[in-house]
Amino acid sequence: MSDDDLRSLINETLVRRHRRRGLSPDYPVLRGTAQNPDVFFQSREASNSFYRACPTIVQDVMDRFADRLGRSYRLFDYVGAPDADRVIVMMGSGCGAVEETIEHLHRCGEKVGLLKVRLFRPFAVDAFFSGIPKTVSSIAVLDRTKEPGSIGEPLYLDVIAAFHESCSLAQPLPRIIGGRYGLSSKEFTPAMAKSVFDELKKSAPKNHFTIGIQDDVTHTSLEYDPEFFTEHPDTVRAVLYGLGSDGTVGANKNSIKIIGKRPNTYAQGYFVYDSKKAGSVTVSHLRFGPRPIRSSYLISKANFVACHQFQFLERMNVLKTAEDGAIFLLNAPFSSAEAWNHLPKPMQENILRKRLNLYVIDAYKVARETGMGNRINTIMQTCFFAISGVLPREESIAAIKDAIRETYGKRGDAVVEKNFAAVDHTLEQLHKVSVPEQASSSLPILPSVPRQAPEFVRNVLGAMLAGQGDSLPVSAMPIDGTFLTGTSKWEKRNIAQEIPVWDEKLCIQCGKCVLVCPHAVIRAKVYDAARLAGAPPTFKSAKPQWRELESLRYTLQISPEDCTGCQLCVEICPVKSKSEAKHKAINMTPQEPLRKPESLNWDFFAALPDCDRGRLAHSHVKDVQLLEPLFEFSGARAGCGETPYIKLLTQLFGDRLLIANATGCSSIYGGNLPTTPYTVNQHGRGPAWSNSLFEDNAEFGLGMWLAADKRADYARILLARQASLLGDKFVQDLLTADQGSEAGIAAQRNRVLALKQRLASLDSPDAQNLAALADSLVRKSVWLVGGDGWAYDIGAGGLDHVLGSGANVNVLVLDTEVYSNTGGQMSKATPRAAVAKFAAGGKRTVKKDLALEAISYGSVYVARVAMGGNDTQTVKAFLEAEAYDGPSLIIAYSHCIAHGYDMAFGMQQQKAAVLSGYWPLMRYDPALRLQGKNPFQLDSRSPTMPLEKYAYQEARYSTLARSDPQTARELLALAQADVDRRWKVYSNYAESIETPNLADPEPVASAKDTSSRGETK
Ligand SMILES: Cc1ncc(C[n+]2csc(CCOP(=O)(O)OP(=O)(O)O)c2C)c(N)n1
Ligand code: SF4
Ligand code: SF4
Repeated sequence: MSDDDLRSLINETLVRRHRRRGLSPDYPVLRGTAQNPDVFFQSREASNSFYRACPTIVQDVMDRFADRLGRSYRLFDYVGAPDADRVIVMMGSGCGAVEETIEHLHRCGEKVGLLKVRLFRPFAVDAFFSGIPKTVSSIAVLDRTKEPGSIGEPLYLDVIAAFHESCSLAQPLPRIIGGRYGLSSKEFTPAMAKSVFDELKKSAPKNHFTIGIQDDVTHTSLEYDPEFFTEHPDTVRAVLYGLGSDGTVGANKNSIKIIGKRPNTYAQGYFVYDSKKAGSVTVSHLRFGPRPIRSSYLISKANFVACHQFQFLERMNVLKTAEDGAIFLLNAPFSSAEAWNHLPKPMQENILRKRLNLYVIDAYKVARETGMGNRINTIMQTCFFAISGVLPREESIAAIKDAIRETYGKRGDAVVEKNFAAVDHTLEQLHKVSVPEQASSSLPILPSVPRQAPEFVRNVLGAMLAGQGDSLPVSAMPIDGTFLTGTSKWEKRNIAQEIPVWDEKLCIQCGKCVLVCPHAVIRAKVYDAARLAGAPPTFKSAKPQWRELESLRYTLQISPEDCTGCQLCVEICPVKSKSEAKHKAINMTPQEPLRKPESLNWDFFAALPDCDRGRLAHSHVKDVQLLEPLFEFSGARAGCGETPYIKLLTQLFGDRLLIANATGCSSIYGGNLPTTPYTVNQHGRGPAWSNSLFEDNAEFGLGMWLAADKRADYARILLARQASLLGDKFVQDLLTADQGSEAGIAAQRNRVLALKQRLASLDSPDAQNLAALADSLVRKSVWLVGGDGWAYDIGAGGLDHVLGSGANVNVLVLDTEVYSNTGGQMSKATPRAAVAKFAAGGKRTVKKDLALEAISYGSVYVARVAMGGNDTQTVKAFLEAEAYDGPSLIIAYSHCIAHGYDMAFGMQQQKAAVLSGYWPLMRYDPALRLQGKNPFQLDSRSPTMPLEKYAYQEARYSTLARSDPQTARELLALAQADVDRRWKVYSNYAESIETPNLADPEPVASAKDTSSRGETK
């Protein structure tokens, strides 16, 4: 459709009138009056005529659209038998599946139809009736929504009302039932549509039904036959399995473009992902054919299946959808002659039973040999075209090369040639396997989680991991959305091609690698040497480099199947071999041969006890490596810059941590099913976590803190009331305990344990209430966590409110300087001169200084940290923020894939950000002011690097320098001026005796001022 087509549908006079009604001081009016009971009602009714006129106007535009473009729509479009006895009424994409079902049922002689709703509201009753055949005796209204507590869903209620209002009493009403389908994009297939039509045949069909799930609790669901199939045999149906980051989806979208461009060829693609950022499985469902494709659902019978990652075969049945005689393309790290012997037995049997045509390529080898590194997408795409027969082979190869030229042309001839070589080499290396007559393998398909996992993990999360979540019944779901933590350890994603290997002789045990690992994959422990008895043969240990722990042993261990291969740990390691070039104290090494021995080592290591927390100096990075992380193996992107901070948070305070998490990357890697990374220590304690909206997380966290605080207050009241029964001194100790240190908290836990024992023998209501609340007497640590999009933009008002409230909450802003979770949109944290979505020509305005905003209160602890810039300062800031009895804000520089460079160097870039003065490290501690000291401490030195040197390491800056050098230069000069100015302001604060705002001399007192807490309207 062209712009002219669109313009022809728009009445310019009306547009001009609309503009004329806009607010202007040249013809001033007033809108948005506060109306009282006398006239509000009448005002609401005054606009009725517009709603009445709307359907006719919409139909008129639809008619003009049809005249011009030949595609005709009505407010309600009916398809099916003119004399149908059964009709489905629904709207949206599910109509495709119903239409296909109707065509099939017609061929079987059934009289069924579908009324597609094009304009839901205003609901045009006359148009609705003109669409419905008079012959209809029963109607099913399908809604893709659930409104708990209502009599029925919205479309169903409107249809009922339409019949009720329009049919005379003499005329019998058809039977009308309503049902729900497809919530959250759940599959809706012809098999389900057929089941609904079948239900309509019954004398007493089920009303308020569900279709597509098994509701074994309230029994709303209809049964359906999953084998029911309506697709045309000449459609190419391809299902392709890839890894989130391997380019499979991008290549498939490109294939659709290539094929869809041909005359009389139709193409369709559905892409199924989980929302992990790294290691997620993607399944592409592609259809191609000579007639329009209406199949608005995933492929259940494929004539082409491709698996781009060999490791999937271990746990997944990728041939589930393959139909007899289908083509199966496999990327295997073996020759075509060897590959067969490495397949699991059930897969070999499947291939033989279904007489599949098996093709094998070692795509990673081709990629390496042609200089493509790990990029296999073009190679696998070439294979698809070469063997699927969807286009003539020569034509498709030429089209791929055209696409390569178009995509990579800007990057120079060398890149294009490399890709061309990959295509040509692929054709030489792709082989059909002559399959033996019998299965020879003894390899099983492994369960998705180990058998020793808890029952819920095996039966529910395991099914989800195996891609069978759709078949879980309603009874398998927690009724209130509460899930176990500590489940990510059961999911071994096994995605790293290379993993780090420790050289215990070189290592100085600094703990930096442990600190930066985004996935808590690399860990350190010190333990009694006697524990080494029974260690696996390749388990390594060394003498600890702590004077007070010298009698013990030290091990740095990696979990090979959880590592993402990001290399952050290797890049941060400060130790280089003097004798061996490039050899460090940890080094990336191919994973496959290490997988089994290192897994054994990991299991042995995991069973070793953790060091007594009380023996460790929590402010030393070296000691922090020995604190158990309670956030592990998240689905964050390889090399993520946010997760090291969250992991640190759990190492320091995890066993008493409450997290309110804003929606963003941290809510996805933090709380995304099937498995979640927050976990528990040996006592079963660990972070309690809940996700809130993107816009209100600060308020949500404040509520969490208020609840925890109130519980503790009430427990103290109950304690005081029962002091004589429980012992005055004991109660006094509980009430006045100093919980400012790890030892103090441990002592309070012991007192609480003793309290529970004493309460067990008392059965008064006060005693029972106190027993239920006793744990709240141990200090909790409430953290509000989220990204810059939340803290600087959408949740900024709420955050300001919470910081100004004086509440003892801690805020951690993971500042990636864009909305990372949704693909990198600009926020107010985006720096000047950087390119982001919505700032394609470089951001023109300066980054907001959230630290200075918060400092203006004088009573908020504020820190800017960058782990790669100064890890000790980061740890110190976390400890001080938590210890401060009032609101705290930590703004943490978080490198991100959106910045456009290899994440392995994320920590180095953080350092450059600090050295250039772009990210000055500082802490503002109101507690110091009470001691008469300057609360503002500048923790980094004067800049030693020009901004340009830091910025142009990152594509977000350098792309602009390429595409628009003049603007880039101008913006960079302004950005450098921003840095200089900020440095001056910060230096002034750091040097002045008093800070500019002394409005609140008693920051701690405000945190205790409960009377003001009520004023939260
Ligand atoms: C009100 C609202 N608008 C938009 C979204 C969609 N959304 C989810 S996360 C997100 C971006 C989060 O960005 P940020 O806070 O910077 O966190 P990051 O992903 O960078 O960690 C957006 C726009 C939403 N959930 N709610
Ligand atoms: S490579 Fe990455 S995920 Fe693996 S141990 Fe190192 S830092 Fe952790
Ligand atoms: S960073 Fe290097 S030296 Fe430090 S603990 Fe890790 S391996 Fe050892």
